[in-house]
Amino acid sequence: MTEYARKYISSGFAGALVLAAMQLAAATASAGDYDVGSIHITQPWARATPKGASSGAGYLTVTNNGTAADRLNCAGSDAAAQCQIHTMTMDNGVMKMRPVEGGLEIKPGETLTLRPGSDHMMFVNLKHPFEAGATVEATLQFEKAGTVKVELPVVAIGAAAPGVTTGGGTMGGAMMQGGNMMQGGGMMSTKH
Ligand SMILES: [Cu+2]
Repeated sequence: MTEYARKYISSGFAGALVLAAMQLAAATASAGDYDVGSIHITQPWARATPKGASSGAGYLTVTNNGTAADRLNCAGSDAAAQCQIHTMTMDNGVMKMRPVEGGLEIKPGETLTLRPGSDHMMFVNLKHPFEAGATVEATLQFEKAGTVKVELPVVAIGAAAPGVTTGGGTMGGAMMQGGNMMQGGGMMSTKH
């Protein structure tokens, strides 16, 4: 350490700066972060489900810090019979969701945000409704990085989702409640 640096750090001002930086770092590594292999997961959340809904949706942001592509699947959940990763595609001008075959690819260095109206986790055949304030557990399975259990805090229907600026997307609400969705090549109807 140089004489200059030693003097600088010994001053009260620098000490306060260092403390502030440490607090900032602690705040950034929030409870909703997960790491498995080269995969980093932030801000998992699920949307509350209306009464009688048989399916629910979950979201998160996933970053691949590795040098090879990986694939995200959902292995299971404590809240549903099945957990899948869905993607949205246009079919004759209509947005439809379908399970991603073989998992959602995350290229090296890429960050994907699963969010309403886009890729999402789909909880099929719910064991109970998702209630705001509760937490849903899911086991994510990465082809290369392995499995990691994540907790998704449930956010109220219509509430601004954490980190999502487009509050209007209601993939987990209106669209699914509207009727049927394509699933594995066949139609699956959602109960009302
Ligand atoms: Cu879906």
